[in-house]
Amino acid sequence: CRRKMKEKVLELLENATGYLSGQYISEMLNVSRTAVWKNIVALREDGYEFDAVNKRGYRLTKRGDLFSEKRIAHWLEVYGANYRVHFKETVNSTNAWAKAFAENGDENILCVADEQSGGRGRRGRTWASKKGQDIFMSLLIKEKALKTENASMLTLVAALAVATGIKELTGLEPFIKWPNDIVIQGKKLCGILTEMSTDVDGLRYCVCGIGINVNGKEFPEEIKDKATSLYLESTQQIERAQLTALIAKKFLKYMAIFMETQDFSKLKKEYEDLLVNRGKKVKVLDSKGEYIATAKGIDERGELLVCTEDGKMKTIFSGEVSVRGVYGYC
Ligand code: BT5
Repeated sequence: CRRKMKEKVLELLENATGYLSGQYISEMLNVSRTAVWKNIVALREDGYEFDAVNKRGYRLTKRGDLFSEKRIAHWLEVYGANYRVHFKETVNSTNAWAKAFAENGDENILCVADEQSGGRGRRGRTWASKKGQDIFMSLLIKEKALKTENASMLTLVAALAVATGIKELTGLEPFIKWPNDIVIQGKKLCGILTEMSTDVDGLRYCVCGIGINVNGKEFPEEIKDKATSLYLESTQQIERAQLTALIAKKFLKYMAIFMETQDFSKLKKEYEDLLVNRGKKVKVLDSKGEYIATAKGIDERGELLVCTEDGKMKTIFSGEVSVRGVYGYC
């Protein structure tokens, strides 16, 4: 409820050309002047700045980070991306939430939360999901033509969307750590978790979940050495609603290209230019042990190509192995 009123106050001030008086805002929104003032204070906490001048009122001078369904819908419209967005302040996991929509027969769903109480990584790992600073978003994909055996490549499609979206909005240069991380300066900024549901007829739907560290300044002890946020890398506060919408839009773009061939033949070059380990030595851990190899790129199936120390080319399928830098995480 409070978020709704903040949105309305913000909308008036964003659309104003000059100052708006407290009196005018209170009349427009049919609330008391004290309520207007309280919402201005709350917006300041979200990072918005206002010039407040006696007898003239308020003028917005710096954008902040109000994260809400309406703000995301606004940016989706700006970017021309067709999704039905759902937002919650707290949810267990946006992936689980998006699956519930899928089971309900819904399409074009984008689920976003301000906090997750049970954020998930791969293979039972957890995703640190603190309130009020990061993006937790899940895209529901129902593509009738998509074959089950090609669905795991959606993680790579999402990685392209995240890396290029961040670059466009912030000017930072993130890289992809195959298959599901986005990294900056050797630290993890984002993780992607793709899940699918199949039946005897094949693929029913996929959910691509994306967690991005945006405005946070610190991390839990166990990940503080390998995690980073956009704020820590750029010292600028990012409007999460805008970044969420831009990434969702980029996902549609790359998804359309991917669906032309259902492989990475048309996206391989762009992906490889963003691949953090390309040309570098990596440590590959598979079920039989570990070995050192040089990452070469990806093949059309989105598998990682490495050259072992005795000169043999190997293809690595994402399900079974973990790839690390020789001297650290990347
Ligand atoms: C991932 O798993 O990286 C996939 C993470 C997907 C999270 C999104 S949020 C929206 C959607 N809803 C969900 O419930 N999940 C998705 P994995 O490759 O297994 O990496 C997990 C590991 O990353 C953990 O074991 C930690 O070491 C580390 N980690 C956890 N939280 C982190 C964070 N916030 N930033 C950086 N690293 C983190």
